[in-house]
Amino acid sequence: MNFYVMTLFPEMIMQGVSTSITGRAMAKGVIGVEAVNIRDYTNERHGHVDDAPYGGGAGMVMQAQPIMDCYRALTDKIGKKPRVIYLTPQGRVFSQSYAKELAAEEELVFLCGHYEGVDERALSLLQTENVSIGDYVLTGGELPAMVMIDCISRLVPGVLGKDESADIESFHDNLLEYPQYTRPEVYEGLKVPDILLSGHHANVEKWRREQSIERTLAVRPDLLPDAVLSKKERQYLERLLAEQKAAMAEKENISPMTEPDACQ
Ligand code: 6GU
Repeated sequence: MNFYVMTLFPEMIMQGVSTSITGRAMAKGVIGVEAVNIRDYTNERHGHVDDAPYGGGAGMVMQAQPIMDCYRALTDKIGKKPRVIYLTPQGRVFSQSYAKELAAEEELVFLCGHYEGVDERALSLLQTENVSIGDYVLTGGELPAMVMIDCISRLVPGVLGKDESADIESFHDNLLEYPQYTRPEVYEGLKVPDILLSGHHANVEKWRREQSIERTLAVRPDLLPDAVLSKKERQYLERLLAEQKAAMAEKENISPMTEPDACQ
């Protein structure tokens, strides 16, 4: 699979993706990453790629011309017109299921914005898919493009090793992962849970599933409606929920009485 990144900071992209697993996949030729500098396509004498927004307001807007010429040079070279992802906090939020969909493509183009954004006409001509990686604001689209390339790459056959691929689903049964331990058995007085040393495979499995359920309830309860649970596991979750409810009710019963002014 080939990724093309249109950016003002191509070296940032190339340094980021050339490390670790994506770097290994590039060396093997399973994925290709090419960052192209939008600035190389400006018609402007001084090399400007941005200008003040029509209608006024703060900041600068990236102009359509260098972006369009950059894209056209790229599509002429590769002889294809791939989908264009524009990285912006105004986009649809990236997810594992979206990554799966994009991993089926042979080529993808990413457009990284900077400044206050990109002239809307470029986005419209390129029919971009606008994508955000979460509800916070970054200085540019380069890190989000790298996040997406990393996430999509590990779904491409041959990128992960055999052991790594066993774990390809990020959320097993829509639950968070259970806690992991490795040697030594005791570290700074903290012991590995006995059950993991017991050698009793079925009990270990049960404990791990329960840990996953507890963690998901504590940190990501929004995942639970779609969790895949056995009947016993569902009962375990019901029990946790009942305990949670009881603890809450207790707190509500006690606190008004302990407030000095509550009875006056
Ligand atoms: Cl895609 N771009 C920027 N600048 N900030 C973001 C983002 C993208 N996703 C989340 N925050």
